[in-house]
Amino acid sequence: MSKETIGVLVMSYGTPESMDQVEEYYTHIRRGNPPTKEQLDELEERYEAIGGFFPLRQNTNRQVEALQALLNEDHASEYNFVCYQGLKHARPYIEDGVKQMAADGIKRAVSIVLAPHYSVMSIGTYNKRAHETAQEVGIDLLSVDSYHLHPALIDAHVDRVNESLAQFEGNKESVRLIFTAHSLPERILEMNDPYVDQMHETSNAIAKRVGTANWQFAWQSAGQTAMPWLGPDILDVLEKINKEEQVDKVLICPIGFVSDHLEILYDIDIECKDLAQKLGMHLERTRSLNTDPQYIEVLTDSVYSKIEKE
Ligand code: FEC
Repeated sequence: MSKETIGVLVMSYGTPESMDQVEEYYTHIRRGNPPTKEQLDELEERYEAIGGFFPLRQNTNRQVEALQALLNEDHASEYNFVCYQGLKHARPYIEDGVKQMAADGIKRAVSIVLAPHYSVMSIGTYNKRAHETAQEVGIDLLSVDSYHLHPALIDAHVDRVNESLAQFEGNKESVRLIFTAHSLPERILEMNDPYVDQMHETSNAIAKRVGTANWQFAWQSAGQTAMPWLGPDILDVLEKINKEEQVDKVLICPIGFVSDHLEILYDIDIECKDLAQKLGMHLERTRSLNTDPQYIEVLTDSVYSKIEKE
């Protein structure tokens, strides 16, 4: 008997492929409102500062390839898995990925986002677009909502934290471990949204396994809009702990992200490190997950479990 083919819609934020696509990308993030010249220049300068390239594109490609390979290796006797990309703000858009599955004759699919924590404003919007299109084209779609406490995810971060702590002088308790994630507008707090709690749960699980009590959580990369965003912001935290607690050793573990991209390579590696240098702090950050086999195992297991539970 031939095996059933399951489509796997792997959704990620998306990034431009070249500098001349930055305006279209930024306009999409701003829900069709083009950025001002100043806003566009400022974003282009950030991409230039990380080397004038867009690492998220290649990292997403590699993660998706690795996921498809492991799904088929682990479950070869039951299913044939085919992965499709669906990006939030770049091509192929989420809708393109779902339509391509339908064009290829896929009837049953699972979606997963390359971000571990659920918010109605993050994963929720990915899922909404995927489900609306799946319904239009007649695909039976199940979605993984979050995997923020998957044991292999925690293992992968614990390994990275331990490896980075070894770069500091003194014992690990002397280093302030700061977990970070992308901020969101504060109004999610009125929506009973799990995002904040899930961030704290992941942080707590990692810190416990590392065996340190010297840790805290901070938000990063908040948008420059009139509405309030979740705080405290990492830059304010660095100033505060240096001034008020004389902290001079910091390790940032960006648990809200799974690969190298602008928010890691600029917001942490340039912005936070510049500030740390001014403050006389030794600041390191943990390596991104990228195609770490443990992270690919998290994705594989989360997708397969969804089918099994059906
Ligand atoms: O490397 C790259 O090219 C892309 C890096 C990138 C990632 C990313 C992840 C998240 N974002 C989330 C929420 C928001 C909200 C707004 C917003 C705006 C931007 C802008 C850029 C950008 N984001 Fe992003 N985000 C990345 C890049 N993000 C560039 C526009 C300029 C700026 O504000 O800096 C505000 C939108 C609005 O104006 O209404 C909200 C969340 C994540 C993590 C989860 C995920 O990956 O989906 C949440 C990577």
